[in-house]
Amino acid sequence: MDNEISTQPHGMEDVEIQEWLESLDSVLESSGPEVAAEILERLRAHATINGIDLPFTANTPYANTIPPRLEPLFPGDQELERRIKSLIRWNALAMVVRANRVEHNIGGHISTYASAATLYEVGFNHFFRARTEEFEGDTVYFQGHASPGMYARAFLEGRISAQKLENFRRELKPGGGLSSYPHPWLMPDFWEFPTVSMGLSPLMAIYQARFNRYLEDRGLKPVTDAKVWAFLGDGETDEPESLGAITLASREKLDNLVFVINCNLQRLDGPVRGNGQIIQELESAFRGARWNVIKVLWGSEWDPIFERDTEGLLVKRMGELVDGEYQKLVVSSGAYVREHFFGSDPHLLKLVEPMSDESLRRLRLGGHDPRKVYAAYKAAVEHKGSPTVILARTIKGYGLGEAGEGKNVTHQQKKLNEDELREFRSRFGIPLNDEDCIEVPFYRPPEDSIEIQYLRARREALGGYVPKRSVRTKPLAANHDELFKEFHEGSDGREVSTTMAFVGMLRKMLKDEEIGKLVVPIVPDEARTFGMESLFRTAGIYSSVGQKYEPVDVNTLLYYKEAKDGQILEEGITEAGSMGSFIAAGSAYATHGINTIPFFIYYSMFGFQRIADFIWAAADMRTRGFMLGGTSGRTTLSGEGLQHQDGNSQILALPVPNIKAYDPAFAYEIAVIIQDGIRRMYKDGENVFYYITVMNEPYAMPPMPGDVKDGILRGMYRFRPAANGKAKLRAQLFGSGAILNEALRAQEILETKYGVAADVWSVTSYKELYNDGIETERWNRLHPGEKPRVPYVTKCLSDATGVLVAASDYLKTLPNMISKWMPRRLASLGTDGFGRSEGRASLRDFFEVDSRFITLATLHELFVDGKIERCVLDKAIKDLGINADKPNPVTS
Ligand SMILES: Cc1ncc(C[n+]2csc(CCOP(=O)(O)OP(=O)(O)O)c2C)c(N)n1
Ligand SMILES: [Mg+2]
Repeated sequence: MDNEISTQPHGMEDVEIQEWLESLDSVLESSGPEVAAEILERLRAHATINGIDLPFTANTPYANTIPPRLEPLFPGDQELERRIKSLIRWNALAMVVRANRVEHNIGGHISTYASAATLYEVGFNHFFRARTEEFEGDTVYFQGHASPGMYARAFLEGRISAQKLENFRRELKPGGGLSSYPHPWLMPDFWEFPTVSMGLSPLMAIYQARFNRYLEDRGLKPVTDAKVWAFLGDGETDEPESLGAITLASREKLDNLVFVINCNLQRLDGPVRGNGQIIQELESAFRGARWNVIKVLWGSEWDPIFERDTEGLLVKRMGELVDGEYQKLVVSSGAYVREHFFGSDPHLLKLVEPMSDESLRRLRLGGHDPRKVYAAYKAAVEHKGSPTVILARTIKGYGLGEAGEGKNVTHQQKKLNEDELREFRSRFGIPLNDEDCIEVPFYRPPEDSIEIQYLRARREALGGYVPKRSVRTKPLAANHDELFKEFHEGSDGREVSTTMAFVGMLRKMLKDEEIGKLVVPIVPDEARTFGMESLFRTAGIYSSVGQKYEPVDVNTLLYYKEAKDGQILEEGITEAGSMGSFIAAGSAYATHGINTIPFFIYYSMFGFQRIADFIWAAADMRTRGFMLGGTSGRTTLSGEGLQHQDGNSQILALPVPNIKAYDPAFAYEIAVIIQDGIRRMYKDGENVFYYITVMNEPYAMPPMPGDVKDGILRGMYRFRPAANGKAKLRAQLFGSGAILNEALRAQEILETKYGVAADVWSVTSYKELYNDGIETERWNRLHPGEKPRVPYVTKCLSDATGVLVAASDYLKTLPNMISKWMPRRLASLGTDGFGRSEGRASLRDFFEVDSRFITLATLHELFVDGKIERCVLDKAIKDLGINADKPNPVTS
């Protein structure tokens, strides 16, 4: 094992080792730890030079990082804090037990909070500062499964009623309830950060801490010592996102960030590392990433034993055990601990000889000892130059005794029998008699009790209550008609892509008096792909250290300019990290009272498909801003092939309730959507955010054809009516994104070659149309006595004649999902299937979405309606050069 203190080599005398240790002790005493460390460092270098191969280890021994002599005095009333904590433990347990008595299997967790109670209570009583008028406050990410503890505390604080506790996990009860986990969407005055999807909160917390620095460096908020605290489970660290961004935190020297990992050595099914040591594994990962690591393993009761152990045998023994063994010790008797832990060596046995079995059993772990936890937190907030992680050893289900303490089933434990309840009550001194206690009532001491008074006083001293979410921004004026007007006018025949058009808008927004400073462009190493490199120099790339080197391209106009007040967040190749920044920037209106407006532009295939769960969390969190899926469209992005060509994201945006998803074709459409989006989010305070796909196909941008703003925003409008609306053969063509141009070309072919007069519609958002349709249906169902409402799609098409054909660069299901509100049958073309490395024309042929296939689909619909002869169809297939036996893109 890494941390094992190596056994003595043969021939080495005990006395020799003793001499070395003693001389180090005397240096430590006379010259202090820095000199001692310097000597050890020199010794290590000396050994290496002399060919001694020292094994690499990023670990320290299995012992507390802070020795007792460096522990600060505990500033609180420890006994009173223990009583308060016990009350919280009881109410948290009661909440879950009661909920499950009322409704079997409603769920909830007892054992996570039971293990973490001390970690939280030391924070609440001494560290977590609330947001006030004068101070921005600390930011705390609570471990999702520990939520009963947070509710129970808020109950004691008088912030949550007993009725609400009673309705834990039953949010739909009259008067409301409490959501299972932290969900700002459901409890917008309480929770700030959704954390329950494991692995998201560590990454979000890192980018939050980094964004706080960004706001300071750009002068958007004052420099403060506010901290970001993130509480995680040890099992949670297996999620790749949990540790995936830890080097950013150290690179950026985020000493405003503290991770607290509750190392109860267990996850849901069993031990996190039964055959290893999760704490040592995490220590080496974080130390390797240059974090400040503080281990809080043993409680104060162990200190005298360590003191007696002059030979270091105890630490050595502790390093030998695997977590599976530790877990066993936790549930075992004192006699068992004596025999199996200390019994491995007669010297060790001697160390604990004076102690009774009962006191051996009661040896506490560090994470349950407020003094040790306080010392660690204090060291963490005072540490400079790097982020801190606290690895605190605890017992899962602490206090549950036979009901689950330390057992593999404890995560799921939701019910306690009468004996177990009485035992828990007695252990934590809850003033309930045997009879009352089995009813598991909530218990809150009177308002004037010393417990409540103490608790309130502590929170008052720290500025108020936590967690608490409040929106403190003033709405923007958002008068941007002038800013966006230019984009309504078209490109005068110049061929530009919608991405270029968007970048043009971004450039203008960056210069705007009101929002210029608030815009946060975020890009994961793809700025050149989107033609954004011109912004490097004008807006600058944010770097907390400025630019320490002369960029290689300094002599060019668009050199790579990094600056401390740079505005662009160039995140490198991490869509997850970029999303972390997007969330931090898009929720700053609540977290900081600052209306930052993030524009996150990325390769669209690597958005929803890759980081959908972060997007879901952003939605829960009421994040505002714009996500731009660049190089989108399965056939519009040529060459890149199967992994890159996105025909999915507009579909994947459907389930996120508050994201508005648009697939615009023209610059003016984007301008209308963004201008309205800024108004809705930052003036009217709507809790929506935007997904807009932009493409890299250049074409002339037309001017806006009249006042179609409403149609653009609602999802569709007639872009170009047929020249001859009275023609016998009529059709309605629906196009989106770059495929709208194919519909326009089909319109011409149909008119000139087949005498079909087609109107062309731009469908900017199938999602908007779908939502309108289902809402209208729902309203009609619920109000049968009233005049039925008509879906927007139906209204649009009320006087539209002829056959209906839709084409987009996404799956066919998009148009299909609104076809039921259309007056007639719809033929849908789309890009179901794997992409190909090919040029646009070939791709559109392959996926059957080009003007020829739109023409054919229209003629076919007319044929089915009996409006044209079969021979016209046969001839068209030939004339259009369509291979009827081509492979099916869906299956090939
Ligand atoms: C992404 C994700 N996967 C799975 C789960 C289900 N889950 C909830 S709690 C849990 C175990 C948690 O163990 P740990 O992180 O050690 O926390 P503890 O309760 O032990 O403090 C699991 C697997 C989840 N919430 N999120
Ligand atoms: Mg755990």
